Amino acid sequence: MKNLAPAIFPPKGIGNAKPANKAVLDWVHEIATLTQPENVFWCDGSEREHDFLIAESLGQNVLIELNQKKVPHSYLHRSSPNDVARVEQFTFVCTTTKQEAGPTNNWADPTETYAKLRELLAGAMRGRTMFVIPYIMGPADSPLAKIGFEITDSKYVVLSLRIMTRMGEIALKRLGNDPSAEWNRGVHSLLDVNPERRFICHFPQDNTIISVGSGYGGNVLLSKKCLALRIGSYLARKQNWMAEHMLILGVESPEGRKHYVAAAFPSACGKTNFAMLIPPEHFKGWKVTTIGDDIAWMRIRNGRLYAVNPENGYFGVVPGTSYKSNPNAMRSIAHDTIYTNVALTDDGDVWWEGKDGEPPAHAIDWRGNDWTPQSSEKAAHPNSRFTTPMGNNPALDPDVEKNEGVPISAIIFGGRRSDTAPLVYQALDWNHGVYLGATMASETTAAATGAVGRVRRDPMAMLPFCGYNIGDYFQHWLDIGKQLTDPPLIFNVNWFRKGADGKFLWPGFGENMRVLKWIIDRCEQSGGALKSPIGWLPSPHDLDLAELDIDRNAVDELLCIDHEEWQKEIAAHKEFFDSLGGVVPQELQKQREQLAERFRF
Ligand code: OXD
Ligand code: MN
Repeated sequence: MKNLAPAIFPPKGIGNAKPANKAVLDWVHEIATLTQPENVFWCDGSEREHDFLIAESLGQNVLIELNQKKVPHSYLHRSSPNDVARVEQFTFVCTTTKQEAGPTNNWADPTETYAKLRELLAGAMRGRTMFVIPYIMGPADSPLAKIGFEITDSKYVVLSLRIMTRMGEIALKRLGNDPSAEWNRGVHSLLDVNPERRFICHFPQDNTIISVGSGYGGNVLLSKKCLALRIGSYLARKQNWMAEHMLILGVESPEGRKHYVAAAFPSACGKTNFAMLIPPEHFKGWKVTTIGDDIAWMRIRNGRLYAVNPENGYFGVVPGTSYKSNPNAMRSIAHDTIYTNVALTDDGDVWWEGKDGEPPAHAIDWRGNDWTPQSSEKAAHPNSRFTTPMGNNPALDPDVEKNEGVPISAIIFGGRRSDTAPLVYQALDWNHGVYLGATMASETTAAATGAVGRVRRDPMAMLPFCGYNIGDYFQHWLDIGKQLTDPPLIFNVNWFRKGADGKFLWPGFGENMRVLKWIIDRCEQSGGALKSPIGWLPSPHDLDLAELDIDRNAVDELLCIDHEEWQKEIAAHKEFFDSLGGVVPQELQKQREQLAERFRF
């Protein structure tokens, strides 16, 4: 399968949605002069354009058509085997000074980096079509919405961005003619998809992103991690709002009382599953609805935090997705979906490890090789993905397009921890909650290249996504808290605690509703809890565990605080803060001392 493909030549009326804004035209001219494409294709987001691009992508082997009866309007893309995940080691934040990027980012000098990238981009689009994609992040008329333009030489990017953002004419309209309007400049070129020439570079002070050498979504759909999180977080601090790696869901009781909750989990820890949760039978009448599955943009309104999902689609991890783990995701990806790096069955369907039913007797694996259940290789890459419009989600929240966003009652932090962290607990107040977020840790997954299963600190699940100094980011959280008269309550959850036998203690998936219910009870001041050294902890009877097949000992283990483990944990917090080289706000140092102190009595 090819990622690199020669130029395409649209018929009249397609590819000519040239904007009127002079600043955009000048920038596109500058990039075209540098990259020397065969032609420039101005995207408008129309059906006609989409149909043309799909046909060309099939013709050029950029996409494979799936069985249209089984998965209508859906296609398979295979990325280069050297290009299947985000590359944190080649991701740079090029602020003017190293200090601004802080201790958790790879920093590179902006002048030198621009020069290096210009060299790589010189003539890079020769013989190819350069696409110009206008898009909006957030509901079109929201005060939180931002405009971006992405230039790319990949049709896969154009088609994916059409799903992931509000793309085309709508963005041109919102931008208008003002040459001084704020918009993000994104340049992407596949170059020759060579890991040695793969750089994902952010220039926050110029609202600019340049990504070269990759075709993998997390590196090249510049709207997502690059704009909505890295550049977004930088802008958010300057403009007094928040850009967070959080899902947003709505929970409605049978009586019609509704709360919205935002949750930050590291990559591939089940955010999409949680955002689309279906309550178990016992919770008949309760409804969970999705605002977003990955990113929340939040601002202060009437003393509360209001959130929008800046995205328009889901870019989710496929393996493990099934009617058992996430029926709403399965229904969402049953049509109008682009799959990347899953297996292709002999009847033109898609397959992956963890899908319902028996594995196929034969398939073509994600690399394009024959595969059988006896093969030692996985059929789908562990980080294979679906790209699907949020409109496909049967549980989409009716207020997802609300310009002012939805009010957030609770913020949940969570990670993948085999030990130490109980199933759920509540922070004592906002600042303590910021401490919970700042010291979050999780076992690593396949969403980024590198070792899997190692515990790493991942503050607010933003370690790979905070576009400035993490110490200033912590301070920004503390500062936002001071402006909230009705702040969300903050919680920590861990669905992944294991027993002595190495097995998960908690069933997870839909049963997480039981934890969510306790969180909602706490928001409504009706849920019971005990004050523990780490925060408010439910006792087993505070959780609704009716009709759940779980051992009483397992519940005790899930809720226990092991003093020895926590001594190690507090030492690890100190080690982490120390490793940041003095940028951690005094308030968080104080929180750590108070935590240690609470264990002494
Ligand atoms: C993602 C990620 O793709 O966090 O959402 O890596
Ligand atoms: Mn994510």
